[in-house]
Amino acid sequence: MSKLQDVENAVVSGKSKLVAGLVQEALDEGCSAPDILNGMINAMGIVGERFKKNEIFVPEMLVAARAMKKGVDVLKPHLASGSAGVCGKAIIGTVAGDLHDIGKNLVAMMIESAGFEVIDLGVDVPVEKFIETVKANPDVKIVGCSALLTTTMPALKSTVEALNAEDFRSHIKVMVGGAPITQEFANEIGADAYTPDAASAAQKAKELVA
Ligand code: B1M
Repeated sequence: MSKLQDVENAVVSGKSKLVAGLVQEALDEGCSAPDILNGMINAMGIVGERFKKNEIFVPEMLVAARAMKKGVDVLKPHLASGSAGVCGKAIIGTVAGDLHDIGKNLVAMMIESAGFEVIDLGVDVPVEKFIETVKANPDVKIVGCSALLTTTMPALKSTVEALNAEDFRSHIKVMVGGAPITQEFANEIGADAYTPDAASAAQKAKELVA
């Protein structure tokens, strides 16, 4: 079995102690960091499908997420290459009520790699926290909001609407993303950009400040 498949299987079964070593072995064997990352993203898709079919439950999703994080830690130096800060500051967070952070962390990592200094507000971020962080950092250029649940799409909407109502809005660009988010939804709530994945988020962030 290929090393990539081993990594994917270890993430699916939540073997966090094995994943870091397997990722390193895959790198040593010449697998590219983006390929390994895509393998782990696929693995989370499999986990999600199993959860949907009631074959596994929240604890299993949690251990798979932990395992993926261990793998991403090993990949990080191979994915992030830019000099942080040359493009300015970006704030990123997962909206209120939502605890999913793997995708948000990948977006933060790729945006940092694209040359931004990233202020990561974490998960379950209330609207007020986004706003006060922009006010405390007047040089912020991008605010990125992530939402992974259909039930937190309204929180994404209210976050973007609250940002849109602020005086600083003309100086910042608002980016949104996450599995249930679409371009149509982004347009509807008044975001400047939607991107489907972390690599395109980094590319778009650079375009928005160019
Ligand atoms: Co949750 N969960 N979860 N979960 N979970 C999903 C999202 C789900 C699709 C699973 C399923 O049913 N198939 C489902 C949502 C269904 C829906 O809303 N329609 C779901 C559910 C229901 C839940 C709970 C409600 C379960 C429960 O308690 N009964 C609960 C909610 C908790 C809460 O948030 N309040 C819950 C909890 C959890 C865990 C905590 C156990 C864990 C998260 C751990 C963590 O993140 N630290 C978890 C996990 C792991 C998942 C799945 C399996 C994997 C998510 C993930 O990390 N994917 C997920 C199923 C799935 O995604 N197929 C699922 C990998 C990641 C790289 O992808 O996050 O999509 P993603 O990010 C991508 C893009 O979306 C994009 O770029 C990223 C990288 O390419 N992107 C952006 C993301 N943010 C962006 C921002 C941008 C631009 C792009 O600009 C700013």
